[in-house]
Amino acid sequence: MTPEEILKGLYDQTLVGNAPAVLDLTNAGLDAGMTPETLLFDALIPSLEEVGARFERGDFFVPEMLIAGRAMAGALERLRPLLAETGVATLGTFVMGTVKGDVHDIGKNLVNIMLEGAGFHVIDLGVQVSPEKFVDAIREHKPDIVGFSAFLTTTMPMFKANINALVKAGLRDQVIVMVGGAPVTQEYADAVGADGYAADASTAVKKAKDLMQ
Ligand code: B1M
Repeated sequence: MTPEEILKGLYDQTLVGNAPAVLDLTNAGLDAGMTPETLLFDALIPSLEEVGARFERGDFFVPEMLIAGRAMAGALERLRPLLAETGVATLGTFVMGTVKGDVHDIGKNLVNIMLEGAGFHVIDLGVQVSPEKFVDAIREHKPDIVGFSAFLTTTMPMFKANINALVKAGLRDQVIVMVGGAPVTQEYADAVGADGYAADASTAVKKAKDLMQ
């Protein structure tokens, strides 16, 4: 198979949620010398964007979104050790979670992988993380940065709720707050009083490094 055929296959098979084929094609791409970044940014992520577009148009429903997400997650696990390969010393500690009410985790996991690759020690609290759980984790791990991910317009307000909880716990001055997720914008991040925002995983790494200085 040519690289173009592998990318097209990955795109098409992610779209229909064929997890075994997606994993096979990911392996085929790596065997052919393609980089994990090429597989991610030229096939897997664009395919999930198309899934989202079809969902918005009413051509796809939640089950289709779910199986496409699972297929992508399988490939991401295969790529994780390759993306996270690093010789860099620990830059700092990053506590990360998807906010309460939100179960999306692929984007968060990708940011985590890239942060680990850049040398951050990442503590992932998972999905549906309540403000109390963020507060407890900050007390326990004393991270340099806490990251809130939200993927729904209905869960973005949890950023403010989380920040309010940090203020109430007397922790707001002790930790840098970063926010991100598909519907989030710089304006929204500024409005809720976050210290940083990034639109994608590689910008998130750059932003996190900048905020540490
Ligand atoms: Co959902 N979903 N979903 N979904 N889903 C979206 C997000 C949506 C945009 C689809 C659409 O309508 N086009 C839409 C949200 C609309 C909105 O509110 N604006 C939506 C909806 C509506 C829903 C449900 C409400 C559907 C329903 O039940 N009626 C429901 C909500 C469930 C809930 O959370 N309570 C739901 C459910 C699901 C599934 C469970 C089926 C599945 C999730 C699987 C999983 O994550 N384990 C799913 C999926 C797969 C999607 C889409 C198709 C793909 C998301 C994804 O993984 N993208 C998505 C459509 C889309 O995004 N175009 C959609 C790939 C990923 C690499 O990108 O997530 O943007 P992304 O992450 C990026 C950046 O956001 C950024 O970096 C990441 C990597 O580059 N980033 C950060 C993320 N976190 C960051 C943190 C940072 C910095 C950057 O600092 C802290």
